[in-house]
Amino acid sequence: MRLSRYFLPVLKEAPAEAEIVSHRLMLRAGMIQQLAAGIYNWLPLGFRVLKKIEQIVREEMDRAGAIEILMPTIQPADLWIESGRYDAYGPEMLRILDRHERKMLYGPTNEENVTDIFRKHVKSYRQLPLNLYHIQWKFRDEIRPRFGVMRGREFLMKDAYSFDLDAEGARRSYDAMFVAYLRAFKRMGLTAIPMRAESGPIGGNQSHEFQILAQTGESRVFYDRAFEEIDFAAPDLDIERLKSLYAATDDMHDADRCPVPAERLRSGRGIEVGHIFYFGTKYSKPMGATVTGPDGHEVEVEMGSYGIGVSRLVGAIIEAHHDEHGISWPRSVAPFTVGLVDLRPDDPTCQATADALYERLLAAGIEVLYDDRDERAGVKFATMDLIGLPFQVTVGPRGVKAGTVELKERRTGVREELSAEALLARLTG
Ligand code: P5A
Repeated sequence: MRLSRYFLPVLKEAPAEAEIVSHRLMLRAGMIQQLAAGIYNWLPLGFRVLKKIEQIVREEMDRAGAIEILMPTIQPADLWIESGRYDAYGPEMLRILDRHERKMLYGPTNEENVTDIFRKHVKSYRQLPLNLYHIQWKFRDEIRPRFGVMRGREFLMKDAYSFDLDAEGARRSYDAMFVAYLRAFKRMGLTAIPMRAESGPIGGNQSHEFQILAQTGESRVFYDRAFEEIDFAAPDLDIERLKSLYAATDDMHDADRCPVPAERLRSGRGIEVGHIFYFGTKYSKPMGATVTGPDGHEVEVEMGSYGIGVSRLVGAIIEAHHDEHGISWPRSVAPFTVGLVDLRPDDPTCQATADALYERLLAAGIEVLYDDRDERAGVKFATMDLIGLPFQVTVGPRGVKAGTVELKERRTGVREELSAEALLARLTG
């Protein structure tokens, strides 16, 4: 993408209302723009990151055996009256009347909706286990939307729903999601600690929140320092051990009853990027979601639901990956891999060299944002540092003579001069 033809409305100053660094940087880097309280436009750069995160989540869900569907944003109230949650959900639910005065709502979550799909099509235990997920916008009329996309009113969630014949099967489904979550977050450059949690309005008797540590986190968290030594990228994670290690959010933590000795207890602030629930027959019972079991009897299915805050993750990743100059994206979620800077677009050889390198990088399948604008070098470098692409490649008159370009790694700031061939080998290797 040529920056001269792109839409990247960067801001010099962060708007005063942005309280935390990720919100400030997302506004300054032209990733989002507020439309109403807690409701955002996703501009091109932000949208690319959102799609990258979505794709990692999708791949890990698919790998864990879940199947993607798409449920609508608008739901009929009837389903929620049936489950008993319509009144209980309270003012966070955006309630709508259609032209026939039928009660509708903008979905804050989809347990009822998916249970309705299930009960219409699944009749036998032989069709189990089943896990259906979608990645869809939600609306919750949060009393205090804040921190940009971290606590929005409209936000993108991945929500998966598992159906099993019995509690043992439901536990296996829960554990499969548990592992998929740790893998997905790790791929995004995050270490998320699973913590015992309250199940709140979703309900149920087992629940874990996945919290990443960040000073700007909304909740105070407590955890066994043993978590600091765990390799979440290991191929065989020991879930039983992870579940047995102590980690809890403020509302669950009781200093007097904490099983972890004081010298092993760590405390910090956390951002909740995922939340999983096992709630048994809470929805299948009132909504009549049953299957015929092996003995011919009708059984209410055991369910769980599993959420990831896809749009919140954009902010959470920035909280974990930035410095005083701007964002520093992990390669897996970066909007582009390389920022190519032509130092002298007014110099025909320089421009021809940069153009040719741009084409070569694209041909090699590398995502490049090419700053071909007629701007001062300082402005170009500051923009690149702000938007945080993992690699910056600079083409200048000196290098053109010597047959080299400069490669700077955004994260470390390390620079080196190398030939175009060596650069391509490095970026594709
Ligand atoms: C699980 C999937 C649920 O809704 N039902 C379907 C269950 N869980 S949850 O914890 O309420 O939400 C799941 C994740 O969504 C993100 N999230 C938000 N992100 C941005 N703004 C919000 N207002 C918001 N509310 C929830 C969180 O990451 C949460 O873990």
